[in-house]
Amino acid sequence: MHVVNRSIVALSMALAAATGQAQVVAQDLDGNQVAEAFLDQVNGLLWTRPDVVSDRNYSSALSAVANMQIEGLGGWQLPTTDQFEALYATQGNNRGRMLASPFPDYVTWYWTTQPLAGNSGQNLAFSPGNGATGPFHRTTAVGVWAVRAVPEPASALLMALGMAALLWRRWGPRTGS
Ligand SMILES: [Ca+2]
Repeated sequence: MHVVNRSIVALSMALAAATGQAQVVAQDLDGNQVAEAFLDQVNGLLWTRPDVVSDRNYSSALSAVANMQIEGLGGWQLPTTDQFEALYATQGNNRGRMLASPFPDYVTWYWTTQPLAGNSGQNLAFSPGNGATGPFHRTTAVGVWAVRAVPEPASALLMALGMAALLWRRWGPRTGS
């Protein structure tokens, strides 16, 4: 069942890329009519909705995310600062405020896995409202937004599609001459 669902991720990535649709696409992979995963097609990352669990301290956020099943998938993690910045770039912004759609609206700060340099008691959080990062004590309750790589079978299928396109360009019928 999951194999089929993961193929849907790859196909929707390919279709959306081909048709020039939005770069982040809501995904309903388990067929319950609710799209709870969001595919960043530019960076090949699958995101949950913002505030996927309530605000919590860092260690509690880590374990909550690690134990989640969203759209039939595990393997969720707190994002790195790079992953948040990549999403911010994909989404675009309005006067610094990251566009929310197709995500539900977000709040202020979200945990990243990046420790504050020289201070093991604090981690950086990301603010989609202005693209900034700032340190928070790990004991503070901060927003939780999770990410994971696109499932492997989808990546394999995408690579296959890419190879097919390459071969078609090289060996397929030519126009002109
Ligand atoms: Ca669903």
